[in-house]
Amino acid sequence: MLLVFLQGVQYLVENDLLEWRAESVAEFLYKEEGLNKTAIGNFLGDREEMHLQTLKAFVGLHEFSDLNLVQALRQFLWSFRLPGEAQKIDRMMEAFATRYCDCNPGVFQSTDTCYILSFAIIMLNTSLHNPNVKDKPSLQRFVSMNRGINNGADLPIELLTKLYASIRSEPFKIPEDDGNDLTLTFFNPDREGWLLKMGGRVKTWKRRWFILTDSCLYYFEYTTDKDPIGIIPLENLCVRRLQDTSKQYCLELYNPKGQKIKACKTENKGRVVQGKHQSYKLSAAGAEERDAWIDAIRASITKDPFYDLVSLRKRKVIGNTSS
Ligand code: 4IP
Repeated sequence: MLLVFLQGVQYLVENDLLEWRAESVAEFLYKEEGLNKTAIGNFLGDREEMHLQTLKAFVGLHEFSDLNLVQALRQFLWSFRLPGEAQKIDRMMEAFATRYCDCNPGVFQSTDTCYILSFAIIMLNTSLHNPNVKDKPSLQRFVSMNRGINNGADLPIELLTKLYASIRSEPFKIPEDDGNDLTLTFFNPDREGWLLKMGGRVKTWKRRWFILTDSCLYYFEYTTDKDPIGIIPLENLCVRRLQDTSKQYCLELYNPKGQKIKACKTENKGRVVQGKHQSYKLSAAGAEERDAWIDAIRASITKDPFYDLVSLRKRKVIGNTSS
């Protein structure tokens, strides 16, 4: 499809109907009606210099001043169809975030903040509107997912509330929709909630607040605690349902090589030590919740290229306190 599209553009250029300059091509892609929006997306996502320049000029034709981020994304995502390749999407979302910040100075501390929030909104769209995603995030979860992304600080709650409400009431409209678009398939595995956890050596059940983010499971005594009791990096682990005689709705995190799990925990006196678990046994409040945890943990373990793009930036801005 890209080839036919390129041939079409080439034909116009050869016949002096279109100038082979980024600004002219961008204007053509932006204004001409009836062009294939999937092909526009692929053209703009390419990493050759002329394409990069065209992307910049194309995004520059969008006017985002005084639009909130969801309104701007609606406009942007309607002007072409996002390609499926992570690097292409990265470039396009980067260009979008830069343009949005130029049009709306002062809304975000950095382009990265705008980029991360844009992805968080796309993920929210998936979670709220894809019928396959059972676990619909609340406004509270959306807010807590985006904690610290404004260069270490939180974004105004009114802003996040408005963006959440807008997506909940109306999903993104996708050009050439075949039900397979990124905005419906980009699944965010972040999750938090109460689970029971069995001890490593002493086999007692403890109720702990778990947060799944950046491919790690953190557990806390209270929801408001800043420091976790334990951290379990999920890399190289597997998760499965477990039948347990003492508790219902169990899941187990285990190392498929049979080795002890590498994790760390904080002892009473604040000393950080290695965990002693051969496997982690957890118990949820119901079957649906258990399965939602299993799905989220699996999605987090499976290296999703889109997810990686965002979590890298997230680490950067959260660690970057601008004060
Ligand atoms: C403790 O049992 C708790 O279950 C700990 O959980 C657990 O540590 C300990 O495992 C286990 O001995 P008691 O409180 O009944 O002594 P938590 O840290 O959540 O309080 P984990 O590693 O699960 O955090 P060992 O392996 O440290 O003994």
